Amino acid sequence: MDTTRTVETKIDPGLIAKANAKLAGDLEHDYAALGKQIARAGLEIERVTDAVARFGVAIPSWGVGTGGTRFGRFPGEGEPRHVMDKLDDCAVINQLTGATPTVSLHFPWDEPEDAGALRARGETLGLGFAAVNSNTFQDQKNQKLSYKFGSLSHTEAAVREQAVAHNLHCIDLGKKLGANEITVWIADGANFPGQQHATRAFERYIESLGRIRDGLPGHWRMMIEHKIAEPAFYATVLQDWGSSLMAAQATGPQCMCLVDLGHHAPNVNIEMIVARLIQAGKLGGFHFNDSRYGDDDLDAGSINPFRLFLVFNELVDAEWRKVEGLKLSHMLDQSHNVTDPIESLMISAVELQRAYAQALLVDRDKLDRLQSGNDVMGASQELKRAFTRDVAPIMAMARSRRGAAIDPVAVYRASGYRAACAKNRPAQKNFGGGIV
Ligand code: LRH
Ligand code: MN
Repeated sequence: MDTTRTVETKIDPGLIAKANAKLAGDLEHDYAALGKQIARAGLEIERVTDAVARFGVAIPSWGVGTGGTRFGRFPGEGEPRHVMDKLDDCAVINQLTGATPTVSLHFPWDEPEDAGALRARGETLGLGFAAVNSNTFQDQKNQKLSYKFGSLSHTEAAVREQAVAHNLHCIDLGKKLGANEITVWIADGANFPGQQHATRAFERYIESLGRIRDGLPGHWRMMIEHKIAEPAFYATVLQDWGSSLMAAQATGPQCMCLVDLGHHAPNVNIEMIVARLIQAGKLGGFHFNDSRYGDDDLDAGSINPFRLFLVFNELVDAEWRKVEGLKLSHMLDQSHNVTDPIESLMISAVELQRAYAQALLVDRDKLDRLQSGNDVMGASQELKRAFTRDVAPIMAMARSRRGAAIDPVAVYRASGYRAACAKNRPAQKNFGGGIV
């Protein structure tokens, strides 16, 4: 992306500057106080603030429209009508948080008439394109063969061929957009014992992945996303991290495992899965969200912030152990059914910054000593101390230094952006691209 060009701003920069000026004094005070606290623990606040300022997470294009469930969807005001509206909304989130410089598109929901024009619009708004997502879990109008009984693992070669071709098409679009990753989640599975041969279905899936891999440019990565259930409720072809690791290892170095936090049974120790995939050299990235029961797609850090912290604790620990080749793609994957999606996505990006900052405040040498000495309470308290540290001044300082808003939601509400969208975007019957 050409960083010299001036970026078109959706929110008046003056409004951000004025709001920040009001908060700057308190922020300086709180930041200095936190800096002293952290220094007493032998850590440097500036090192953490710089790392948080460099942290970026991709916004799911399907997340800026109001989501819903099978029981209904209650559209909000000024819904994005198409991918260009979605980019505008993503630009607002990035301008106010400074933490979301890329957008993850989903095809065909975001199928562009002109990929070049879409890329140029992204650049104008200061946005790049993260992993593209294929969709072989819905049948599109005038699609020849149905995915009712699966896609990449379907018993019929022609259906697998159609699904592979769709993924190659997504890679093509991604190349035109300057992306270098594709995320492949499939809904393939069974609702009845006996309906599907577990091993043969998995073999067909891996064979299809190989065909997609063969279409990847050399520097691209393919992320495969496991999920325990839904829409299949007896068996899912890529059901868990073990299946994902087997498939990624069978498919080769360009195939990596993506962890969607909501794709596990309740109470599964996800941070342990993260540690294993890092050890296997196969952790490629995340779909961050939160959940309590199933794939609830709730806002990251809204239900179980300690679990989010423990995931980031594994990532920072790997950095500290200088694990080679760890290159992670962070993305949000949420459904905003009752909030303004822009507010939810801004706050979720900030919650990721919070978990990262807290994980950076763990004294790893000390923790290592406590763990080696089996000082159970000492070790667990060292983690708790970092998790309970109020790092809000660090995230606010990181935002203000990037010219973003110290209080993104307050500036967003003061901007009247949503009301303007309500006026400029006449409400639509069918919503252009989302889960429901
Ligand atoms: C599947 C999933 C996948 C996306 C979809 C929108 O549950 O997490 O990542 O393709 O949501
Ligand atoms: Mn996901």
